[in-house]
Amino acid sequence: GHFCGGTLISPEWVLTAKHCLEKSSSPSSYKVILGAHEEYHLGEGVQEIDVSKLFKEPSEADIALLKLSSPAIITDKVIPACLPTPNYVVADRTACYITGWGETKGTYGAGLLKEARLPVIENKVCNRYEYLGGKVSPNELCAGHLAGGIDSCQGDSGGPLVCFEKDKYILQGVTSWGLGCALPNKPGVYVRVSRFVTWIEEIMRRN
Ligand code: 4AZ
Repeated sequence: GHFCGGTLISPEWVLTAKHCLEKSSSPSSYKVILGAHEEYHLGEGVQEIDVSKLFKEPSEADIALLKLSSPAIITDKVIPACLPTPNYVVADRTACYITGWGETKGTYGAGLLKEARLPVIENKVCNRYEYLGGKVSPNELCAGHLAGGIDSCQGDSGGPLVCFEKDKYILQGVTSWGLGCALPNKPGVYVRVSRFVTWIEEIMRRN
């Protein structure tokens, strides 16, 4: 069954969270589902593809790459996301979007792919004592509503945080962790993809 999200970044590569790969170190334990909307009814145009290799980022970062055993077919429903410029810093209050089949805590839409719009909260603010109190590294970014109520949650991990810049959506975050879900003053934390673009491109080039 579904337990984490991921983002297609090229026909053969999916970016996800490293903590999503704790259950097994064997690629054959995992399968990637592309182009689905309903979690329990994979409709037309869905592609189910085996994983041939796992690549975990070698430092502390909660990010990993999956190499697919065969390339995804690019369609209107299965489209790779754009990577950011290396070390790009998303500005405070930029509107970004998360998606996933994660825990809904009794709100509408369990089993349907949900999307939420969240503002980025710059690290200096997010690390204030009353928010995440210094737990957020420069390799991460925060997004959320300080009032609470809208957030990623368990099962959304590994999935995308995309932000519109100029004329397209760019994958700026990988859903990683939080202190609970949707609590006031506890924004969600995302791996800052721009810090790992050189690692990502190097792995893809060499494999
Ligand atoms: C999780 O357990 C999880 N609100 C992911 C994201 C967040 C909390 C928990 C962020 O996978």
